[in-house]
Amino acid sequence: MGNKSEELFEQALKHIPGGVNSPVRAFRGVGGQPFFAERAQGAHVWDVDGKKYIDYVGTWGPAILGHAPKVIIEAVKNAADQGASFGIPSEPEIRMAQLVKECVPSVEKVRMVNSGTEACMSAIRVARGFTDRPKIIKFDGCYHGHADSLLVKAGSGALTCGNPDSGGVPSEFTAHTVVLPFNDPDAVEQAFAANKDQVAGIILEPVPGNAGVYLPKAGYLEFLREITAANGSLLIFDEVMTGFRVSLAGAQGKFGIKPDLSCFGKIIGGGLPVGAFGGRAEIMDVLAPDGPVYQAGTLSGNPLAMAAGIAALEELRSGEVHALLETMGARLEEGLNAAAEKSGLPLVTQRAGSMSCLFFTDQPVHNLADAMKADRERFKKYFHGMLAEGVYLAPSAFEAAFLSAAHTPADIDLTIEAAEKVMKNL
Ligand code: KE4
Repeated sequence: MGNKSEELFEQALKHIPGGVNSPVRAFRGVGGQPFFAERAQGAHVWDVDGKKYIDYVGTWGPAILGHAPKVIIEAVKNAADQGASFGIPSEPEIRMAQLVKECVPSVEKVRMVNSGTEACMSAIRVARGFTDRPKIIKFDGCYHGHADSLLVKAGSGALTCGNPDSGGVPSEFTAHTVVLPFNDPDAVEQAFAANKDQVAGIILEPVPGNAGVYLPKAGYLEFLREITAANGSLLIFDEVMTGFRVSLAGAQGKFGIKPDLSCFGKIIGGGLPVGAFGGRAEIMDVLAPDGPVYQAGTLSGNPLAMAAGIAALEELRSGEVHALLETMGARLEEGLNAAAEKSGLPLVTQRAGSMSCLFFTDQPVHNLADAMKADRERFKKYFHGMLAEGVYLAPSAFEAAFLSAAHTPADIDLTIEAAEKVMKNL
């Protein structure tokens, strides 16, 4: 790591727990110390020591158009001239809601919040309030933010840092959370039988991206749609990562499933703090001020965040971004597989459009247990080797890589060349 990053990290450790404002950034999953970002533009980030990286983290998903696209920066600057925050209804909030509804037809009403965590936490409260039932089913390795009742066998940073069942959460707070393996219909059927008329809903990442990436087996999402409807439970798609990413209508659009509620974040903020949850109007109408389920937020619908999100969604709606991302994603995947082949390395790559991951294993990965069998020591070496070559990947084997519309074929080719060089020494 460069000298300035080392100095800054030393300072940060004095003032911020672990020196970071979110655990996964601390490089604990790969060893070493994080670099400090100086600036980001397009497909690249520069560290404080002037080193340039091709960025596949994309601030963990929001930067689908690349970093600091002109349309977003201009929109935020113009909005800032009108004021940073009102805490009063404003027209951009209507526009944002309309855009979400136009892109995701299952959403009839939507409420803005400030993070994916808030979106998932609130959606679960709405599901419990609407059904008057206590139990929620989630899947191990899926991450839905850090609300107490969801920090059970959670993925992402919780898994990376070895605390998928977090400290500080009394067992009573997770007593109504049923955790099952993903892609296992029998386990879901048994859970419904064991919790008759108790299950408010199932929440899942329709394409889990917080334990690496794994895909729903054929018919699995349809099965979840049917069994929740048959039991009077709600199907909640956590599309914080997949929303507006794997298609304009997220995973529900890609797989043709209509959930009852959906959670969003990341991309809809255009890089600013935004989350949202929405779905059938009759369900969303349980929310205060009309209904008995309380949920609130000082900065929800913040005008700067709305301006950034509106600019991002309007850009995504207007162009062929998703078709381009599919082409680029396939090119990168093919190149990485070829690189592994040349080095005789066991490699499984898994991808949904522009979100993907690689597992150093020769077995398919359908759930967390499979993901845990992959060679994490080899991933650590790969991560640092690629970093040295100027390619920044997520500093954890339990994350996804994200392509943006700003990545060029040259960036992909440079990445593949770097991978060929690094894989030779793994
Ligand atoms: P936030 O509260 O971090 O905005 O969103 C939580 C969340 C909810 N649902 C899904 C599917 C998510 O992926 C996330 C957050 N993703 C992680 C990265 N995989 C955020 C990065 C971090 O925690 O620093």
